[in-house]
Amino acid sequence: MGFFDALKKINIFARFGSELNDDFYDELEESLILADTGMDVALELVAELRRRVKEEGIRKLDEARDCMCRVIADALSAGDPSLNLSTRPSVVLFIGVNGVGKTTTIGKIGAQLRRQHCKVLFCAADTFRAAAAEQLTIWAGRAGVEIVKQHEGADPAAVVYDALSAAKARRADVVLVDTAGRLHNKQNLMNELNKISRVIDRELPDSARETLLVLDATTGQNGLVQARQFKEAAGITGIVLTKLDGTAKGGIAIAIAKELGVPVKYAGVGEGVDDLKPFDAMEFAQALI
Ligand SMILES: Nc1nc2c(ncn2[C@@H]2O[C@H](COP(=O)(O)OP(=O)(O)OP(=O)(O)O)[C@@H](O)[C@H]2O)c(=O)[nH]1
Ligand SMILES: [Mg+2]
Repeated sequence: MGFFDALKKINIFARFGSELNDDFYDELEESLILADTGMDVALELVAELRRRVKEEGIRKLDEARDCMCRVIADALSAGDPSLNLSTRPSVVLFIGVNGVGKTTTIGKIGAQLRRQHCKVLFCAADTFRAAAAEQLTIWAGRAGVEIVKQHEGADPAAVVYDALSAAKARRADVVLVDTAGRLHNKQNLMNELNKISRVIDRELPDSARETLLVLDATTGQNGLVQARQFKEAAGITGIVLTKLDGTAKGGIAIAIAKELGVPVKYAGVGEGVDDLKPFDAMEFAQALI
């Protein structure tokens, strides 16, 4: 079983006869839109396929299929998909609206890094609900890593400050910072992320740093709206696309990479500790098509 087997596939290549005619391209366009790429991206992808088919003299449907995979993989390659963890400590900040899977993703990545013998520290900077720190504590236990937390309602930037001090003192390799997805209002949330950013700038000015926006793939085009808002407020370095199991159609990954120019770095396909993988653009394209 492949990692992206749960993805809803675009099966036009299986359905169509052998001819690469206008009907074929029209139907392909429609399938892409139905797979959540959005209209503009669907048009661009099909135009690029037509261009390459002509340039490469492609006649057969299976060759066109391979070509489409390459077109999609290229559209998804918006930069380095690996995590930059080159300094000790490095900091990875997880942001995104509530319920997208931030805390769960931190648990999964923490467990992976732990297995690679990294010294990992979780930082519970979602102080909005008491349950948030409790949930992260459970994941810390599961992953076998330490956690820095404070009481409910504490200043999230102060928790980050504590975690960074602890990371320096204990010579941790990576600090994974959980943040709130919901506050009293959106401006509050963006201000808070800003404040957290400034604390990291001040305490670890030369450290490797990632800001990962976590998006729920099942929310489709709505994910793009969130991505725009967070990008403006926090300067994203990568996307984690969760819930690619279930009803997600996946095309949203292409729209996000294209519009934001930010690589998808991880894909989540379930609630378990092993249900997360570094994102492989070609594997994803092949699963989709
Ligand atoms: N099916 C599936 N469920 C997931 C995935 N990632 C997270 N979940 C589930 O989504 C729900 C919300 O996940 P959380 O990690 O609590 O989300 P969050 O972003 O931390 O939410 P807030 O703390 O409320 O902002 C949980 O029930 C998770 O188990 C995934 O890749 N696939
Ligand atoms: Mg959470």
